[in-house]
Amino acid sequence: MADCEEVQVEVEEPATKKARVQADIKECGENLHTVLKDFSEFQQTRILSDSSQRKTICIEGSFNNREGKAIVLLEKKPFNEEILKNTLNSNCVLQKEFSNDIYGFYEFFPSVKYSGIKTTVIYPATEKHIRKYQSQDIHLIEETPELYESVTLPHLQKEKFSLQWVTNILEHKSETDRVVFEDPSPEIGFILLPDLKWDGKQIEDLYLVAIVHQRGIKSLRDLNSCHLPLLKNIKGKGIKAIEEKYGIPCSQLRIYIHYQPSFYHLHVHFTYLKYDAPGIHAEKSHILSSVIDNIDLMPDYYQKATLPFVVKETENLFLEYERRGIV
Ligand code: M7G
Repeated sequence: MADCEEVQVEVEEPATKKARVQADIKECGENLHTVLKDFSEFQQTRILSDSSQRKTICIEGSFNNREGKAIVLLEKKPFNEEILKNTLNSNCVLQKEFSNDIYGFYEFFPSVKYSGIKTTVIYPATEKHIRKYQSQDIHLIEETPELYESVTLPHLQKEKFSLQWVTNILEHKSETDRVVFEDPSPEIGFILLPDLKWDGKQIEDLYLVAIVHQRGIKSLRDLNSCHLPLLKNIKGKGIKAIEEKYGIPCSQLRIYIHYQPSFYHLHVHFTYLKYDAPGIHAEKSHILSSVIDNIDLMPDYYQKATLPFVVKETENLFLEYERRGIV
């Protein structure tokens, strides 16, 4: 079967490879991702988190001849029909462990093409990235508008992740070939594209993100009636674009905003309803329809409401709340 062809993996002599990787690093200067072809230069320091349920592992380490820390996040992919069609056949290896009556236990090795592991590499990773990916105790904070003004806002003005990746998308400098839909309007426009967490290959874990063109809307807290046209536009056009491209109706989509987000530039998450995507629980997700409805009912709802959010115990924001005796 043509579909089942093995992917040819070129094998390079170790010495040649090392020289080539180091020459690449020298030539390409700072950006690791322009040269990274394998993990031969990666030195593992420790496991940050490990979830057998999600089938993910997050490793902290460094790259030879490069300053600073790196994070590698590995995630096994879900099955889908294409994989099944192309793996359950004679091109793959099936090793018997044991059998008992009608029950047989095997280890199955699909071909290279169908055994890929989704991999995210963050380099250079800041201490804030490391805390984000590290498993640790979490706490729920009931953030009143006063606490937002006096604790959260000053903290996030002092310490936040860079939004460079967002700017690159909005200015069509990165991920241009991944864009699913763009409305270029500076007031109500946005770019819809697959989230970093989705490889775009199977709808079972469909995850897209709509990033607004308008700058300066940090989070849910900032939203008021001026933003209703923007929110309604994202909902309507996002749903239409996903239905056209992936054939998923809006009744099978979960459309929501995180609070607190990791990145303080307004964006909306679109995930497949059957997929238990990370961050979909009540303590973090606000369904877009309810956000629109709340603002319709009360224009300054999100400036007046107490908004609960989850924070990790080692995050400086938690320490700030703890220092003030609030948690
Ligand atoms: P969030 O609610 O700010 O944070 O969502 P969290 O869900 O990580 O807690 C930001 C979303 O943007 C997340 O779903 C990320 O996976 C996604 N994302 C982050 N980065 C750095 C990128 C990127 O470079 N490209 C794309 N396409 N998505 C990203």
